[in-house]
Amino acid sequence: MLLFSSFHRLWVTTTILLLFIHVIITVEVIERQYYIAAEEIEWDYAPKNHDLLHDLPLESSPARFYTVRNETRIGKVYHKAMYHQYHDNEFRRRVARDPAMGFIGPVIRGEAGDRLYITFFNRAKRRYSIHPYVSDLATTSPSHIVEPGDKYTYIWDVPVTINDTRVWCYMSRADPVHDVHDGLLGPVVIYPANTLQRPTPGSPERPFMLDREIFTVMTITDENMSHYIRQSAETANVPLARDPGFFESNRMYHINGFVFNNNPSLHMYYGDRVRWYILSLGLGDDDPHTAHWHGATLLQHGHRMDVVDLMPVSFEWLDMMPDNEGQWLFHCHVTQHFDAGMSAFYQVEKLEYNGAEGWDEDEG
Ligand SMILES: *[C@@H]1O[C@H](CO)[C@@H](O)[C@H](O)[C@H]1NC(C)=O
Ligand SMILES: *[C@@H]1O[C@H](CO)[C@@H](O)[C@H](O)[C@H]1NC(C)=O
Ligand SMILES: *[C@@H]1O[C@H](CO)[C@@H](O)[C@H](O)[C@H]1NC(C)=O
Ligand SMILES: [Cu+2]
Repeated sequence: MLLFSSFHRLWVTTTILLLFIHVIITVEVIERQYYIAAEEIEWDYAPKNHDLLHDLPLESSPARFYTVRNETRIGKVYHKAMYHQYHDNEFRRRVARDPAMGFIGPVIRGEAGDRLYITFFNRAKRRYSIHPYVSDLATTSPSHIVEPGDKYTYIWDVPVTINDTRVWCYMSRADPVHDVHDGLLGPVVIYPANTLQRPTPGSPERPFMLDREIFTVMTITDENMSHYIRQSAETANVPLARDPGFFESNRMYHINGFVFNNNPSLHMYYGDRVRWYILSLGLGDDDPHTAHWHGATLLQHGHRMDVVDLMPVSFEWLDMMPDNEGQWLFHCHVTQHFDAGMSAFYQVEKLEYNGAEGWDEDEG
């Protein structure tokens, strides 16, 4: 009797222990931590000082209207705010960023089942926040607004059921619409579980099945709707005018913050597995865009395309395997937007191996 009872007790204890271990294993949540600050910047929409679409100086090209400063026009440099990523909670060491992303914030990546901690440090002089827009993420206090100089950690939970790639934008929503015109937006991408890897220890995480990811935001930023318009006008020594020409000259038809092909190279290699994320916010009524690639076709949900319609608030991705060497146009096909500078270059480089790389067996 005594024997049975102690055996029974052991059995119950073991079962409970096993159940407990099982629960720990199955509910284990992967945590990813991001440190992101909002900072005020001066942004130049045409840093190459040249209309590279028409190969003309800005002053004598159609870009003049949007990019050249004079007594009544602000030109191409505006005060803005943008998100910067840091290595840790001290917010001293910035994470290296791809210059081709322009003023678009860092890519926030996660996997199905993750818990993302987004520590936000508001270094700007206005109240701002970080909020994932139309997403499947469960967030705690999504509308929490951070005062200038304060920090706050948002928690975003990714559903375990996500089994494909999903992309959205995050943005500041302390003063929705205006905050985005200020420049506070960035992409968030969720992958199926076990997709992200570090190719070498300490390098940024990336999805194992891709060679390259390209992020482009195609949108109209109305600098007249930015909180910094007064400051931008003061710096340019231009009066805040009330005429339609002034308003239009402050509407920037850009891709990642660059107009008239002033973007740093969107670079890829021939035969790479490239995933291209195309995002559009479109906060105005003139904001449906048609993304169009020259020199390549892409696969979107199994369909081969070279044009994608982006209705306002569209977040899409396509897969591309570049098979045309050279420099190609990526632009909005809406004529008025293209004419206003919504155009960029991407480069496809072909690597030629000649045996001198030291990989051949006989070279030892
Ligand atoms: C400033 O530039 C605009 C647009 O290019 C032009 O219409 C306007 O006449 C210019 N103003 C002056 C004072 O040169
Ligand atoms: C992904 O999940 C959906 C429903 O949640 C399901 O219908 C689909 O078959 C799944 N796809 C894969 C590849 O597992
Ligand atoms: C531009 O901004 C000013 C000041 O914020 C506002 O009064 C005006 O209505 C805006 N104009 C347009 C066309 O948005
Ligand atoms: Cu467009």
